[in-house]
Amino acid sequence: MSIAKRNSRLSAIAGALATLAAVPARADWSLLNMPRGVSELSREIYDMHMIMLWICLAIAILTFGAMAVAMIRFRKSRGAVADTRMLHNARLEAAWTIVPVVILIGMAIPSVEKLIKIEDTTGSQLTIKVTGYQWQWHYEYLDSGVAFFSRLARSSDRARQLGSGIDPNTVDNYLLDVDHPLVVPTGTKIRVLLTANDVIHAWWVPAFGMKRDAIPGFINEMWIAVDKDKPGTYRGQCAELCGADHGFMPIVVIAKPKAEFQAWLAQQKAAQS
Ligand SMILES: [Cu+2]
Repeated sequence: MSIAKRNSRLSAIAGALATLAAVPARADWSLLNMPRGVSELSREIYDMHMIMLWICLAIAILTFGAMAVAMIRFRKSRGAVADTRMLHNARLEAAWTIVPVVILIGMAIPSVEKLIKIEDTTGSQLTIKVTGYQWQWHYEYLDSGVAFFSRLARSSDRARQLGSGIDPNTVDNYLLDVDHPLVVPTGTKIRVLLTANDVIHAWWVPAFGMKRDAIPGFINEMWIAVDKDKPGTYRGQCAELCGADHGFMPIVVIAKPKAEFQAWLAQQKAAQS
């Protein structure tokens, strides 16, 4: 390689690195990862994900690093010749079989524990049935009989129409608001039953660390429990392509302290009867 060519290549690499180094100043890196969430389960899932990520990263650095060293140090242009004397090494082969098996078992045990916990709806204090429709959600509080539909907020719906003349930037929480949000109590284990009335949908609220398919003819189950000290508004989306308006059936959950929730529920019950 000529010196000029090498220099231009080096400056290209330096340029690329400088660009990469400049990125953190503008990018919101938290968006690259899953959120830590507002429930014990969501944090456990997050921590699990981070541990797995670091284990995979360490393995990748070790294996790709060894490969890179082998390729660079023992390259043909340096006069390397393949060593054909050592074709077998029982100890080495046993080691690279046993070590990955041990690592995989070590990773499997905590993940199975989490999976079992995710499925365990025992001890729930409230049951909400969620039904997916094209293109809205239906919520039913099975213990009290309160039920309602939840669809895209009218302000967003008007703005999204072709030629509406409404600038979406002027609509608050454009495509993220609904007319009737789901209301849940904090500090309560809530069993969520999911089904659908037409096609497959999926109910997903990232802050709860939970997403599950809503399938016609099936009842799926999951549970959520928002931290006692984390009342607030949490948003989600339908996460299963369900037709033309799949992108227009958001989820809004308002978590209220228990007493406030009970008052809200009683009010809904009175209004519906
Ligand atoms: Cu859907």
